[in-house]
Amino acid sequence: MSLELSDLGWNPFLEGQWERLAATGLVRARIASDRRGAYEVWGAEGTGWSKLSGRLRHDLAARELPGVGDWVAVDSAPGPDQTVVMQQLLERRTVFLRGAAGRAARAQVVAANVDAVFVVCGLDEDFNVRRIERYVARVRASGAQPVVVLSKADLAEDVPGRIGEVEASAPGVIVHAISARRGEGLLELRAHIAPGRTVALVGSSGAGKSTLVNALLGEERMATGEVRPSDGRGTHVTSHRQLVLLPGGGLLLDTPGMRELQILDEAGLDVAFDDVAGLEPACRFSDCAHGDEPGCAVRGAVEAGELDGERVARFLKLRDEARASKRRLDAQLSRADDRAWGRRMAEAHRQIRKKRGE
Ligand SMILES: Nc1nc2c(ncn2[C@@H]2O[C@H](COP(=O)(O)OP(=O)(O)OP(=O)(O)O)[C@@H](O)[C@H]2O)c(=O)[nH]1
Ligand SMILES: [Mg+2]
Ligand SMILES: [Zn+2]
Repeated sequence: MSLELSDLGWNPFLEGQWERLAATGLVRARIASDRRGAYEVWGAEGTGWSKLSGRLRHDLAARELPGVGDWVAVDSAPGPDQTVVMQQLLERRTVFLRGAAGRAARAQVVAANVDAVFVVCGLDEDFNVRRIERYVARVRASGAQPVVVLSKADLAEDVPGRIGEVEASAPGVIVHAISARRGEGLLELRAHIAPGRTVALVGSSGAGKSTLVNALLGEERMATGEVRPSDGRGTHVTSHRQLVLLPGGGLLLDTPGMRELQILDEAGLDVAFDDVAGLEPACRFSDCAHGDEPGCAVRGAVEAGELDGERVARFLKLRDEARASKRRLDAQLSRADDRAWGRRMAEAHRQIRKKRGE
């Protein structure tokens, strides 16, 4: 395989970072899949396997590990005969993170350096507007463009009604209804894909992500699986994140289904971004927004070159999102309380009227 780096998504943002690395003799490559620490990497001259250098692992201790879509500098050109070693992780332009499963609070990279994310949701029992809304919020926070793809339109009764529901819950978002089975709506999706552009697919298991990748590829390369008829849930067929190159150019990133997208809560964010959050107590004002307040330790670290400004911005954006979603949840709970209270009052009045013999 011989490819232009631009076909793999290399862009001026990355070129800007490469200027200081070009003289090191390192080789540029993009992570195409991640299997528990063994990374498949694609370079201009070929593809092969790669692993993290001990030093890079150490340097990334407080951050997310590299993920699919990331650009890295490896010690020699990837090829079939050797495992190359990642020495540097290039800064990402966009990153879709997911709260790590279990208790470990390190966030996981679902997709790095993607231009758009297809939020795939089936028009069967899988359909859930609130879930789509959460995904869209997360994609927006990642810096990529969200595109809602309502799949299995062949199974739906009221497609325009469903599209309307999604548009109302996520104003301004692009929504497409498609049927991979009938080959309907694929052309509209192709408009979001172009040489050098990367589009990730996210959504719950069984939503039809891999089926859609195959339809756009024009061949059955990805494994797909049946859903349980009782509730439309998939059986977690796709097991790892995988980049694929489309014949006409453009890259798709297929991901395993996530039933519930764990929104990183504030505490989780503080751990995942402890290099930023750890500085906050040193700000002069306890409610410092790290804007133009005097005595801001976070901005100080950015100005001193110790902290990446983009990373700070991402942290603040995600924290706003976590706070907003907590406020929404609190409001929902208090409305539910109000309703319960209203029911109790109505019952009390009924009892009083009964006693009075009304
Ligand atoms: N009727 C209908 N079924 C579809 C369509 N697209 C996908 N399916 C079916 O949905 C099931 C699940 O599809 P997959 O592509 O494996 O779903 P996935 O999102 O990749 O699931 P995971 O890999 O588990 O995350 C399969 O049985 C597909 O045939 C469609 O357009 N119409
Ligand atoms: Mg799949
Ligand atoms: Zn501050």
